[in-house]
Amino acid sequence: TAIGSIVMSASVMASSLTVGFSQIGSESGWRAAETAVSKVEAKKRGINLKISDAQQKQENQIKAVRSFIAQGVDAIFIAPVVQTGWGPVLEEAKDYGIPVFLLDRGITVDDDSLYMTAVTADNVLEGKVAGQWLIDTVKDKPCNVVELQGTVGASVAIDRKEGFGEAIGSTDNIKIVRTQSGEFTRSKGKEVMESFIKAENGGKNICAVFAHNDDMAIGAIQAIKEAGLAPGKDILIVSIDAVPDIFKAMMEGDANATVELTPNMAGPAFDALLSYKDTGAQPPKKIVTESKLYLPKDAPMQLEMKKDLGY
Ligand code: GYE
Repeated sequence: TAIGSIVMSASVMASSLTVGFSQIGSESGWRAAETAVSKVEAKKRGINLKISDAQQKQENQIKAVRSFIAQGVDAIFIAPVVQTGWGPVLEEAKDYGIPVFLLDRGITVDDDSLYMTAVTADNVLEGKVAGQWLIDTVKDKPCNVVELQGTVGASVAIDRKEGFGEAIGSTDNIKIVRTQSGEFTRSKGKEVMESFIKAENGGKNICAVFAHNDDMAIGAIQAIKEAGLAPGKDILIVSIDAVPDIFKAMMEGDANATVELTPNMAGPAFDALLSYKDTGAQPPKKIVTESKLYLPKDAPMQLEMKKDLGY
């Protein structure tokens, strides 16, 4: 029938789309989940997804984008490791008429027609939610915070720092006494936490850790234990991502709060791409995912849910 053939041709169209995804690397559990979920979401929609791992280097991402352009892909997804330096390569994609979608991190460019949409959480809000949790928890007790920042120059690190700073800036009992990048990894998070502990009277001057992601928090938890203190009690732990391992740490009493970030950034981007290809509809410039606070009481249920989702 006519309807049958229209439906057919639409699905053939969808299944013939190829998307090149320049992924940052595998620095964290969240990143691994995002890669896995992207594959599942592509498959659901019959999209051929080519993923290139940049191993944390922008130059590798730029090379990947150029290679995707040369292959003539239908769209390019980029999780941009840092926020600056994207103008020239995005101009190239634009010249070839290939739409670019940003996943999970933002960029700063003069001309925002260089990308179609950015699917990200509101990372300033996430920092604020983490900060507000700390304010509500310590009330008016003095609290020295050490901060483990994400990758230097990454939009998410800049935004989470800003949001947290804004929240605690409204108090005069909570202050950041040390801050340094732990590069979003467990091992670097641990190493930096060890140096913070040394510098702050064996950790006794530290009231709380704010880590820009769960993996660095888990590294910090190990460092605190090795220093003979109790994470989650002597030193409070608040972080961002809501990956399974932080819920496991909560169930051990080692972590106190996390702000969830969905690893499904690709799904909404695929949908925006498909409707753009279908009808020419321009998606909104920003597609913002939810940010929710989770506490130890939520951990068992969250662990079950993540298992069901396959990460
Ligand atoms: O929070 C962190 C990761 O860009 C949102 O990058 C992402 C962040 C995520 O490595 O774990």
